[in-house]
Amino acid sequence: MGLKGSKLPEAHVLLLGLDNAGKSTLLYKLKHNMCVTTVPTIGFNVEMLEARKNGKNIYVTMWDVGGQKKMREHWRGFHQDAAAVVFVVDSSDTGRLDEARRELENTLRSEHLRGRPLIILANKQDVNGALTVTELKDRFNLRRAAGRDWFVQPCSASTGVGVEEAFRRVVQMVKLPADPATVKDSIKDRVHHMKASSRH
Ligand code: G3D
Ligand code: MG
Repeated sequence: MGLKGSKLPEAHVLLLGLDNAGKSTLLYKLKHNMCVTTVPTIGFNVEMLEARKNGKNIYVTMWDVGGQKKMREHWRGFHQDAAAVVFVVDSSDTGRLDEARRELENTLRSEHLRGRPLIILANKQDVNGALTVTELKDRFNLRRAAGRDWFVQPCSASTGVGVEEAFRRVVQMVKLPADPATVKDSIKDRVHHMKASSRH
């Protein structure tokens, strides 16, 4: 079940990437373009977006639990339910590219994420000298993403260029649970749970 008792299928999407990559800006942009529901920020950002997939309405919940150390213990749970991974890269920060690549490799090693589609956002394309998609693919050596669908989308979270395309790509690539009831926690339950445990 989704918010307000809705029974639309929900796809949980993990929004990952180094700090300063542009995750929050991206969520903010998506929210103002097409969000239906906002859950107040409680140590992390989450947005629930409505979309159409295979002729049906679905909810895509984008989770940005980022650098919140307190939340790390919850990552396993997040991984289990994730329908896709969106990894945001600051394409203009070539000095941290290796760090971003290592972070991505670590994430993809999670057995819970096996086979989950990966969308890499080559963000900050508006900055002069930002790496192109081709350059980023070379630097990231994406053969390691083998065993899953993956795609690299150029965008600028600040100007909004490429952001809707990125979201459409996510919707296209997410794998919905065969039975929506198999998604254990609705967004509401999950938020309550995290809210409770972040008080400890
Ligand atoms: P994070 O949530 O991944 O940590 P943020 O990253 O969304 O907080 O963004 C970090 C900084 O990068 C912010 O700058 C933000 O405005 C900027 N940024 C995000 N996306 C883009 C983009 O596409 N282009 C440019 N030029 N900047 C971007 P500040 O200065 O506010 O810290
Ligand atoms: Mg942030």
